[in-house]
Amino acid sequence: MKHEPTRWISDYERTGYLVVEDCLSAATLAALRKAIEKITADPDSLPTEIKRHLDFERDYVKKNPQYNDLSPQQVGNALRSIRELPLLDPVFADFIVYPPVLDVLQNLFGNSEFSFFNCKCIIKAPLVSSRFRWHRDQPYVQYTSPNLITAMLCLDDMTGQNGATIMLPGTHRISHDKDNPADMDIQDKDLPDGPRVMVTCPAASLVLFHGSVIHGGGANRSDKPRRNIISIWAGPENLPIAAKRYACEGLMPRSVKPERQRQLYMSFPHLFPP
Ligand SMILES: O=C(O)CCC(=O)C(=O)O
Repeated sequence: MKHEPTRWISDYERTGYLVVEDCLSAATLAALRKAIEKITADPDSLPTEIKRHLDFERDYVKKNPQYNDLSPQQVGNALRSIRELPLLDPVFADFIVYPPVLDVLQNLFGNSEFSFFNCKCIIKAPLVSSRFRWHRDQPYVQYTSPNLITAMLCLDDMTGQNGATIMLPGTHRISHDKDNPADMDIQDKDLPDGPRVMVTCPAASLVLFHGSVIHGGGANRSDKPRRNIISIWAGPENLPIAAKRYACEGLMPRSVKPERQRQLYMSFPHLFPP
């Protein structure tokens, strides 16, 4: 990864998002793909304790037929997302402290005291995925402040054919209520004027965006999966207000506070030996 903090900050502040290529080593990319493929290979056969974290495309299409031209039967056993990754394989838990991702986050937050919210994999399954509604991430997160960054690690190239994410640059600056449920599904007619930018980038890229940026994306009609590992991070003193907590929520891997560092070392003793 090229270390370009000035470019990172200026792109992010201007547009609300940033693309950093070459963020993953080949070995980490291979390990993450392998762990995801263990789950996607035959999801119906997995034990209940794993299945409860899986969202099937067929269930989504049943409830939201407007986002897919196919029927629930036609999408088969394709997965749409895998939630709570840190619970499912140690490779995902360890990824919370992956230094290149933390370097970019620390620059964008301008501070070491940012914290982990949650981590999932979004899958656009080959040939059958739904398209993604226009939305902001913020209302899903339920924190005291809008200072949130979504960090999306691309396990595959993002292309026009496989449903690359589409951003509406600058929409983080439009005044809005941070917890407006209408921002979870914004209709085309309600989108602000302005360009729509399709984020095409190679596998191993990191795409980061502000919790207020409006984004969406097309379906995957290519013959290969398009998968992103998505973690959400909260800025300094930005605190949860919902009753529910996610796996590893609240860890602060770059904190300079001794108790936070102790929490981190004790959470990942194999990565931080005494
Ligand atoms: O994977 C993508 O293209 C974006 C996913 C997304 O918008 C989300 O998880 O909120």
